Amino acid sequence: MTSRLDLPFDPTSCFIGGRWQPARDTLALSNPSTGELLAHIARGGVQEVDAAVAAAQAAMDGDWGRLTATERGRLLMKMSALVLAQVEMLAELEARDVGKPLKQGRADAVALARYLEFYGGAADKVHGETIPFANGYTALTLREPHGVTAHIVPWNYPMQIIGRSVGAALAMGNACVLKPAEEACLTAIAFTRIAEQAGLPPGALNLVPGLGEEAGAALAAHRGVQHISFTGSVAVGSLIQAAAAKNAVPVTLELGGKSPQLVFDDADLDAALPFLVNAGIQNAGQTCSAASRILVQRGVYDEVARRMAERYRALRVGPALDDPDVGPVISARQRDMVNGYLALAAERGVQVLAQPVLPDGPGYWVAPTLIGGVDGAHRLAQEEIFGPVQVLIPFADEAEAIAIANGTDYGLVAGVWTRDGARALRCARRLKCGQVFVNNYGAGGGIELPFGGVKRSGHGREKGFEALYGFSVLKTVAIKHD
Ligand code: TXE
Repeated sequence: MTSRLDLPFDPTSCFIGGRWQPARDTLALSNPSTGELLAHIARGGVQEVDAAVAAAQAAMDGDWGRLTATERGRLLMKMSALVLAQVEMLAELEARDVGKPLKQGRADAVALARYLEFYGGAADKVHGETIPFANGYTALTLREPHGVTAHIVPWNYPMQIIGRSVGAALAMGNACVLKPAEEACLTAIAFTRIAEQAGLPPGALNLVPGLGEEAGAALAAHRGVQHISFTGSVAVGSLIQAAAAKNAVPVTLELGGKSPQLVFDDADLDAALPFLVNAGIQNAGQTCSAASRILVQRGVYDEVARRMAERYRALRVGPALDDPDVGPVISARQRDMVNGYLALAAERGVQVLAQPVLPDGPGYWVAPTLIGGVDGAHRLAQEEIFGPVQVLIPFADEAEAIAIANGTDYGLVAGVWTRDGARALRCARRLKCGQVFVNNYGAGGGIELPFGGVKRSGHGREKGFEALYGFSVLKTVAIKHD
C-alpha cells in the first residue's frame, strides 16, 4: 500500500457490490497544511462506474430492495452510532485531508451521525395518501425509491454532504454510487467502511473515487442512474444537468453562492458579531453558504467594521492539527484563485480592513481578509471567492439592502439582524434565496431544515424531511372495484 498514513482502511480500492476492489490506477492526495503527499487513492473510471451501477441495480433487485423501511432505518441508526464512536478518527482524517481545523471536523462528524439518525428515524414515516376519487374506485399514492442514485460530492464538507445526500437516499430505499472529490476523499472511504461494518447489504452503497472528468462524468452520463445529486461548481453543475437531460433523469444541484448577512441599525451587535465573522472564515471560507457579503446599515457601519476587524486580527491561522481558527485552503490551485481575487483589493478605493498573520511554511495559506470600500457591483462582491474573504457593503435603508442582497447571480442563504419583527418578516419574504436566518446564521447546521438554492445556486432541496421527497418518486394507483 502506498499510503503514508496509518489508515484503518486501504484507500486505493473502490467499494463495489460489497467488495473492496483495487482500482487499476491511483491518484495522489496532498496534506493542505504541509503540501506533502498524504496518501494514494483509487482512480476509478468508466469500468468501475459500470460495475458500481450494475451492483447498485442488483442490490435494488435483491436483498437491499426487499428490506422494509424500518429495517433500512435501523441500519442507518447503526451507522450513526458507529460514526459517533469514531468522531476523533474522522476529524483527524479531515484535518489531514481537507486542512479542516479539528473542532470543525468533529462538528462535521457529529453532523454526519445526526443525518444518519434523522434519516434512519424518518425512513418508515414517509408514506403516500388515499385520494377521494370516482365512485367504485380506491385511489392512492405510493412513495418509491428512484432506484440507482448517483452522489457526486466536493471536498469542502465531505461528511456533511454525504450524510445529507446518501443518508436520505438510503432511507428511501435507493442504492447509491458515491463519487467523492479527488482532492479529499478519506472520510468518504471511512464512511463506506462504516456502512460495511453496520451490515448494509452488498451494492446498497458503492464507492468510486476518481477524477471528475473520468469517474464523475461517466457516472453522470450512465444510463443505469435514475437520479443525480451534485454539490460543486456552477460550471460542472451545468455539465451534470446536461448529462442528466440526455437520460431524462432528475438532478439536485447545490452550487454555492455569495450569501449576504444584513445588519440593521437596531441589531444586537454583540450577538451578531461572532456569526458575522465565523460565517466567513469557517473552513477557510470554503463553504457554499459562507456569508461572503456583510451588508451594514450606515448608522452602525463604522462600529461593525471596527469590531469585525478586531476579530480578524485575533484569528489564529495554522496547521489543521493544531486546531486553529482558520486552516489552509484545499490546494495550491484554490490558494492561487483566492489570491487572484485578493489582488483586486489593491485597486484604488478598496480598503483592506484587516488581515491576520500567516504561518511560515509550505501549506496552502491564504490570509483571511476583511474588505471595505466596494459597492455591490464590484467583482469582490459578485463572484464566489471560496476563501476566507468577506466584503463589507454599507446601505441606507431596507429597500437598498434588499436590492444589494438580491443583486447577484446566486441565491443560497441570507441572514438578517434586526430587533424589528415586521422588518425581519418583510426581509425574509423579499430575499431571493433558499434559506433565511433571522438573528442567527446557519442555525447550528440545521440538519432538519430544507436546504438548497435559487438562481445559479442550484435547485432541488436536500436536508430535512424535504430531501426524502426528492429521493423518492410518487406512484399513483387507481383501483376499480365496483
Ligand atoms: O469543484 P467541481 P472544484 C465552487 C467553488 C470552488 C469552485 C471549484 O467556488 O472554488 O467550485 O471547485 C466532480 N463530471 N464549489 O473544482 O469541479 C469533482 O470530481 C462529473 C462550490 O473542486 O465542481 C468533485 O467530486 N463530475 C461547492 C465535484 O464534481 C465532475 C463545493 C465538485 O468539483 C466533473 C465545491 C465532470 N465533468 C466547489 N468535473 C459548494 N457548492 O459547496 C468535476 N466533477
